[in-house]
Amino acid sequence: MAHEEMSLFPGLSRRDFLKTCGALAGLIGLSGPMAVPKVANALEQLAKRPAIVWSCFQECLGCSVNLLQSRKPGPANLILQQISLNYHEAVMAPAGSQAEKSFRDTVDSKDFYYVVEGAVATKIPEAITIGGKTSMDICKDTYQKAKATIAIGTCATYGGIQAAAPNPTGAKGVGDYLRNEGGISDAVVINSPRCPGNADDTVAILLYAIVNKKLPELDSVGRPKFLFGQLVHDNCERRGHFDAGEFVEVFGDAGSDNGWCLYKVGCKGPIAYAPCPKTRWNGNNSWPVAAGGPCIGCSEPDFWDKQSPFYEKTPGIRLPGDITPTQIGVGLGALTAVGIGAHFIGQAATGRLFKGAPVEGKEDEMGPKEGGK
Ligand code: FSX
Ligand code: SF4
Ligand code: F3S
Repeated sequence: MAHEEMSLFPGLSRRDFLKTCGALAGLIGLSGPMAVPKVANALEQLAKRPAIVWSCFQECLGCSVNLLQSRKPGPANLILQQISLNYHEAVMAPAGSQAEKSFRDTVDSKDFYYVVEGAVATKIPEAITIGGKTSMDICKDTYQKAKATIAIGTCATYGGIQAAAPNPTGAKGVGDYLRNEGGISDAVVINSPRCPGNADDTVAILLYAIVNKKLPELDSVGRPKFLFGQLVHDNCERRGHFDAGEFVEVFGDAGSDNGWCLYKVGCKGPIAYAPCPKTRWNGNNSWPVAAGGPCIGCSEPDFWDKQSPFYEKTPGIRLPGDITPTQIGVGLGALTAVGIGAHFIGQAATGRLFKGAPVEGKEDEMGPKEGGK
């Protein structure tokens, strides 16, 4: 069995296979001596490659491009060996009726995962029509037959840029559409936002389900907690500069050259929950802040309306230097001075320590609840 399943990674020695498993374990948050054997066992015991049906609705195709740039385990292995991408409107060999047949056969088997990229068009349904069916009909029918549905990218999760006011097509995220217009009030969709969606996240979610034989726990807006449980700010490599009060004041100044914190030129890292500093982009090469641009909070619902103007300071964030003398004894200044953990400081910076209102409460206001079951 083990030899047979090694064909999941053709050309890999046992040593390289285990190394790949180590990287995959890190991706899903497993650590310790049993992490690698656990991933290796799960992959070796796969009876067959998980089948994927991938829909493309209102989007820019960036999520698919990111899939093709995936480095863990690599696009060719990912698409051809590790998963069976039975239907993808942009990346598949068959076309026309053959593609339709592949779609129908897989959906009818009810043995597949459904990945959606792009928003559902609810006000002008014909804005997205594939094979004579609207995105609403395709989404609802396919969701009902899938083992699990993953919305990848901020378009599929929360509507994306095309949902910006006045949202002429009625663009909606998959979960929002299914629970409201779709009439499936308890629909559960795993949201994997960011604009574009990150292929490592999608691989991680699928792998999590395969290894743990259950779906990941979700936060109040449907994101897996194991991936989206921390603020960008908590893991940012410029965090020391934030804590030291060293800020870029305008793009191109000396602070920019020194790699200082981008908060004053609009960085939304203190309010955005995403793993960007850790999983990064394009083969783990970079991410917005490392490239010198502020985070615009693209992992958050309605970021296009609620977090613009993007290059202005986010209101309500307390800086170390802003603390008044009476707050120092209990607040951020004192905590920073004794070097308390980054997450706790993150809470202080976002106002949660001071206002007693968790950021999750803000998320509740932002959009519909996900993960209702
Ligand atoms: Fe949306 Fe994907 Fe933004 Fe694009 O395709 S999440 S527009 S960068 O990448 O759907
Ligand atoms: Fe990094 Fe932005 Fe936080 Fe500054 S504000 S530490 S640049 S995430
Ligand atoms: Fe988006 Fe901010 Fe990450 S802009 S990609 S959530 S760093």
